[in-house]
Amino acid sequence: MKRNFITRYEGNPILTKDDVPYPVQTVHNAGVAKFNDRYIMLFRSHLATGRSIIGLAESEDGFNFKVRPEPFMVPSKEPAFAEYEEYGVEDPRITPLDGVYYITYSAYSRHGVRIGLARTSDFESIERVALITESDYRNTVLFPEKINGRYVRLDRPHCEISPWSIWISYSPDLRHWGDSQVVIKPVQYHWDEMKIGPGAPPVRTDKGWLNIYHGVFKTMDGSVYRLGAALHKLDDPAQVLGVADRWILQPEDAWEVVGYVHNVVFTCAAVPEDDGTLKLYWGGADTVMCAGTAAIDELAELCLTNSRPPI
Ligand code: BMA
Repeated sequence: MKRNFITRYEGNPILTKDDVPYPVQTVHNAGVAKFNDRYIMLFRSHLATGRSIIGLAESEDGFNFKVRPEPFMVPSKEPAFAEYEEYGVEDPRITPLDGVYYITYSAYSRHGVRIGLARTSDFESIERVALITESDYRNTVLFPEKINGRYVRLDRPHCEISPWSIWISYSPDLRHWGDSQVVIKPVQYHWDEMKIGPGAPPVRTDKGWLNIYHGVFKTMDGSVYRLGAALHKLDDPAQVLGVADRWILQPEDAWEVVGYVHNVVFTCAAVPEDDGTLKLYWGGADTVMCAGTAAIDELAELCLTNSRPPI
């Protein structure tokens, strides 16, 4: 079997704190989308306080990014959101949907972590829509189209009883969510045994929705974050057609192995191209941004032919 499904960009890391014109400690876990034939990256940065904000970078080719002089998202001052974003905004995912760009992000506060939904149509201004989970949720990704008349998301609630798993929920209006069910669980004594969570917003392929997620394995020297792939049925994404048994990316480059948090590759973005390839973006060691490419077909095929049970 092929060893590498992701080809790392030779110019990695593609963005570091040295590229940011305001003081930050890190550049990581970015959402990326195509906008007017350009690529927009919304990246997370730790401030010196340890709290996070979100900056914006733009690119012609998806690899060489230039950062705007001001951050794009900082904790909101609007009363409905301020209390829940006091400790920062993290890990944005961008989903083009209904002609606008939706951003799901982690909102941190003394009440825990929950998911905020914001939207923009021009990447100049941003409007908060709603906080769409209660506390103890992270890693929420929206499907880029309605399915059977409803909005659909994958997310990862915390759980003390069972290993943290990937769930699906549905909404008529993007605010009210329900009909939740678990769709993928970690496998014991496997690369993702400790916890899993959605990574990039799902990508439509001929064979199903491609879900690139992260899986965590605990070692004597901390946790290793790797990326895996799963395929969900197009017209019923609660049905998982296959989960690749092996990981598709693990920390190997120096800036993925060593950094603010060692041994982490963590994705919030996969951008499909017209030629059947995918640009994948990931944070390296919670410190820098990296990119790579993959053949969408090969990843979908891997989920179907080298699979393990989802639950
Ligand atoms: C997760 C989140 C991510 C982070 C990862 C590795 O729990 O906090 O934002 O990239 O841990 O530290």
